[in-house]
Amino acid sequence: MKKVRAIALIALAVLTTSSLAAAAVSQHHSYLPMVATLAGDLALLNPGFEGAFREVDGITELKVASGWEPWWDPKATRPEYKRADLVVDPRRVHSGSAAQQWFNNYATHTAGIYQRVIGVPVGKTLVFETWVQAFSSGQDDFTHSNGRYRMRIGIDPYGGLDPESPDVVWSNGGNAVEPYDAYQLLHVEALARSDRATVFVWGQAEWPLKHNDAYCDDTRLYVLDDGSTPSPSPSPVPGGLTEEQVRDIVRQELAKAIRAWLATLE
Ligand SMILES: [Ca+2]
Repeated sequence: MKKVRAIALIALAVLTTSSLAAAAVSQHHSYLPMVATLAGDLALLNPGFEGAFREVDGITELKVASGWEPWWDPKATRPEYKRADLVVDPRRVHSGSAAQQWFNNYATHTAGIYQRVIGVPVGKTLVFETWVQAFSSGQDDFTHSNGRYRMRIGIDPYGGLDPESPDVVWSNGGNAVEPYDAYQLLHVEALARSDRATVFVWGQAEWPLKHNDAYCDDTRLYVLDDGSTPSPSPSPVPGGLTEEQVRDIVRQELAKAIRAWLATLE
């Protein structure tokens, strides 16, 4: 029995350590997302914009998916942010049940979202990919854009939070695309310069038309592994949790069960 108890105590110590690490991650998650490194991949929090959206700073018009932060150019109008719902318009969701949307009416904007990660391997090539879509129109035909809306994605390999910083490396050499009425995949690579990095999604409405809407879904950040195929990022699971978050919950529950069983042996 002593041997069994010793094994149980070791298992509990291992589980508790990983649970504490998981708790440390969740405490910082609202402003400075932290990441787990899985087989060379960097796990963005909530890469698919699933789960509950929160009101940033208590502002109703700023509904942003957990793990992400909004940004906008204060010299132009602040757009509204909200959850693009599969049930409302399936064309605006790339996968799962939701995507992030920002928009305004009869106004222009330069705006988007960002997320900062830590634990980045300095000197390696980072890859950020995101599906983006725009709808820009003076009419209410939601299947056909006739305006002007541009999008791009970027990486700040120093982990800064300013999308206007010259440190940010943008997709297509900075040339934005116009992904009207259907999702398009954007890709950008940057050399990791520090132990943290920030990923940005950027959208710009050029004309103050009735509708200027931007959407993004299914982001991915990984380290290019010297030519080999990168392993997939953790996929979202129902309820908005990543596989890693589910594993943490299982670890905590196991630790709880072992503690309860040890108590019966006292
Ligand atoms: Ca989604």
